[in-house]
Amino acid sequence: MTSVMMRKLNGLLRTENIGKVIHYYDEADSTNSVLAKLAENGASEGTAVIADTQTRGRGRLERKWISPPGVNLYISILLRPSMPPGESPLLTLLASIALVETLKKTGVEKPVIKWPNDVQIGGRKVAGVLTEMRSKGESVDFVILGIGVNINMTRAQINSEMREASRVATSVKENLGKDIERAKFTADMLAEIEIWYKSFARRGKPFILKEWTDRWGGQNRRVRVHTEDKNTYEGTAVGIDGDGHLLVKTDEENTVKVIAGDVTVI
Ligand code: BT5
Repeated sequence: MTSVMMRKLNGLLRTENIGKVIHYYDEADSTNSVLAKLAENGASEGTAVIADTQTRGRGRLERKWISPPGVNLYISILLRPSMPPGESPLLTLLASIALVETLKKTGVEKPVIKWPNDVQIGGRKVAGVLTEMRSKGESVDFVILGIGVNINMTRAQINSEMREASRVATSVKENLGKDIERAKFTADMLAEIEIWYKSFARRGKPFILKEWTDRWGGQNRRVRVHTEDKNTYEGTAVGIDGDGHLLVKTDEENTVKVIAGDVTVI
């Protein structure tokens, strides 16, 4: 996103709250880290940080998010929901739903969610969500929704930038065969986030869980679970529980709750 695009984005934005204040950087270490500092200093809900490139873009579990300049979207959005800290994973689900809807609106035919935080096209990752939460006593102080979307990266660029991840990554451009206006995509995505955030406040957790499941690509699929302590096991993905944890039925017919880790459909 360049400063010209930021002006375009300001013109396109129709949200009440989400993205009403946007801090733009040509380069940041990580938009999540920049926004965390603003949040600690009292920034209001809906404040966002966008960078054209990140030098230390982060995934989950200390992984790296590849963030070349000029092509993609790297954005963090500040939320201050009144909810218990344990429910904050629901906001990752909400962001994934909003991403699927934005991709559909952009013309992508079958974007699906991969538990817990990826959005894929044709089995390849086009976007990832990194939700970070700070609590204050029994309640949430703030949540940062960090979203990275590969918008205009070409296949050649994906191959050269991503090495081993390149086989499982894609971009909107690779899928649609044309350049996508980043400002428009961002405006549409912020609008979707606002819509789903309001629906969540009004209709609650069961609504989000159902809408997420409808867009999830793993229901009843055979999966391999890679746990955080580097074990693996297989089973059938049956759904998510009320806290957003994945439920996998193993071959011994036990239902296991996956709290962190990675799950691949096999
Ligand atoms: C994620 O982590 O998918 C969360 C990514 C969140 C990135 C945004 S960008 C704005 C904000 N600021 C930040 O610093 N972060 C957020 P995870 O599920 O752990 O996936 C990380 C893995 O995806 C890596 O280990 C690679 O295998 C792969 N990967 C890295 N960069 C990628 C990219 N650009 N596109 C697709 N896959 C990528």
